[in-house]
Amino acid sequence: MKPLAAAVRASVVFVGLLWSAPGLAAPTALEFADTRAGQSLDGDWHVIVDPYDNGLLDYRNQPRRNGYFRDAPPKDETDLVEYDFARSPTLKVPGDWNTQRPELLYYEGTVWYERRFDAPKAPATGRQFVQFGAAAQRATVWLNGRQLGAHEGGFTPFAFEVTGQLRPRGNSLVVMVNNTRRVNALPATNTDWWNYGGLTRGVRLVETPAVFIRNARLQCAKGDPRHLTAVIALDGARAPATVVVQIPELGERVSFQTDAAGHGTSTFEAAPTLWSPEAPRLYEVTISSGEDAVRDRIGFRTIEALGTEIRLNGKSIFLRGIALHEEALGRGGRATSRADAEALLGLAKELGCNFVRLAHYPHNEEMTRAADRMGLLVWSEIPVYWTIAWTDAGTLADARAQLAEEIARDGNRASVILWSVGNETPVSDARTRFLRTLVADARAADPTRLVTAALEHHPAGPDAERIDDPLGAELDVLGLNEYVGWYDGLPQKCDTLTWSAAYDKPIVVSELGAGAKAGLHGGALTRFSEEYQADLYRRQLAMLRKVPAVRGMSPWILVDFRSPRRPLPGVQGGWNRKGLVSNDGRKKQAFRVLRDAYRNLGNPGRVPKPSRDGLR
Ligand code: GCB
Repeated sequence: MKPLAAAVRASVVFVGLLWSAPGLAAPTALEFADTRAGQSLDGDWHVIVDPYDNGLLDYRNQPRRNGYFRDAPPKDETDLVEYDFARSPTLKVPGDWNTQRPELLYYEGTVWYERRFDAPKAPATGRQFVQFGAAAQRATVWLNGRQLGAHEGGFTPFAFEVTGQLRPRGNSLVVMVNNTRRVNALPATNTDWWNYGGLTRGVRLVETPAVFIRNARLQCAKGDPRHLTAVIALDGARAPATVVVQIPELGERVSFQTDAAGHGTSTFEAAPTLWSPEAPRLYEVTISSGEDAVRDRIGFRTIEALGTEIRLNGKSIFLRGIALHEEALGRGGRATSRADAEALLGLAKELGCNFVRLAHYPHNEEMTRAADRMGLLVWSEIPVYWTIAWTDAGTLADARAQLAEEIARDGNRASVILWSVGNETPVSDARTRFLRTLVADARAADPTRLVTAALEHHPAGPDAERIDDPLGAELDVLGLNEYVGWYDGLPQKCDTLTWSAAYDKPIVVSELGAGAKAGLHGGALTRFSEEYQADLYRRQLAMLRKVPAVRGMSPWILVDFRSPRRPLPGVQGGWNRKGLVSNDGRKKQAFRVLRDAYRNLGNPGRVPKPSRDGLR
């Protein structure tokens, strides 16, 4: 299979000279990169901050022959070289640049990253790749002065093949990373989060055999917990090959043939203990073919939408959720490690959640892996946010590629149940066409999960709101962002408002909330006080209990997060304060309101009741 991501990537027209690279291979992505032989290239990288793209362009704005990507000392006195990575400062990889150096907090532009490494000889028939966990927002990569290719989109993995191009000693890997906001990028110019730039996730040199397992998906067949389906794609195959899937704890050993292009599918009987938030059982799985073998820890479960119900393993559930950004608790900046993920998701568990919305872009893989282990269902999304260039073919290709890369990466995560294709996108024909394409892609790439989007709502009379977005017809689950009581009236408005939907489908309230500064106290109508936020949560819970189709919620948001849209001095100071927890870890009153409601859940199919003593 030519993975969808690569196929779509090949058609992405990167805007502007910097990213156009005729004749270069489209980036690809490898699953299982972390478990393969190779070496980590994480650590200190030399950097040059280059707001004018001087390392690439000369004074006529033409590409320089002699740019920073050459990473070579002057040949002789006639060769003027005005940079030197070896004497330049360093930044840690993985990590955003904004929170590593105060002068880069607001920086938007190019930073050149450089790292030297030795490459022990790979087996004669083997192949080698450089894999990036993510580069925010776009990257062009050179190895030993030769351009490997470029990648657009700041949150998904990509790789370039470097077989035959490595030297035993002193390889130079140079990456031009750029986070300039653009109208036709995803996200576009206007968001409500920090524009973190850099090599925000790990980098790895990966070795594979000549024919290797590029994708291997193993999960319950749709709605059928007694059968598992394995979908395999080999890379480099020229003839049918045998694939063996083993799950030792289940005594399973299944073998089947791929076609000549390396594609193979097999459905077989199995009786796994099903994964659930209460018992997040994971199995060791080994998949091998020829010289290649990969390992994963996989949970098995089914997920379906039936009428207005969401059914996990055949049983109706209520998603007790919370939304979060990928920002490290306490430290700020991008969350990068397993410990960062466990700290954030640990708070969600403490809140009584069985569900998290990972907003507004694919979070790093530690998050979904931690969710698998900790028993949290996941809503995963791509940064199709607010208003983007709906009619731009390059933007659509970029969105399709980011979605495909996200699905390829997390296809084996039992925790992930929902792919979301957009957030609060104002209705128009062009927008609905764009999103329909993404819905169709998500279904084709992964028929086993549910597809959603965070929709807006519209007035339907006095005291009545309705979900009637035409995109709703295409979705399995209607996400609903509503800010009744914050942007939309005062909290009392919840007491009388009624809701309806044009579709007989489950509703997940993907956002609701109010700003509150931890430690700021006042009356229930004092904006930004903890009391206002807590009162709003109580009234929202009471309102949503009256809407039978509401089958889940992920209020906005677990932790305060950095946002340049939030300048209010003394209260926001560059932070969105809708967190239930402050960025330095203090729990606000509303945390307890929601926790008590989630813990007191009587009927698992309904919105929980706000408890009277939620202020404890
Ligand atoms: C929204 C957005 C979210 C914002 C939030 C807010 O509707 O989806 O990204 O941060 O509102 O706080 O206004």
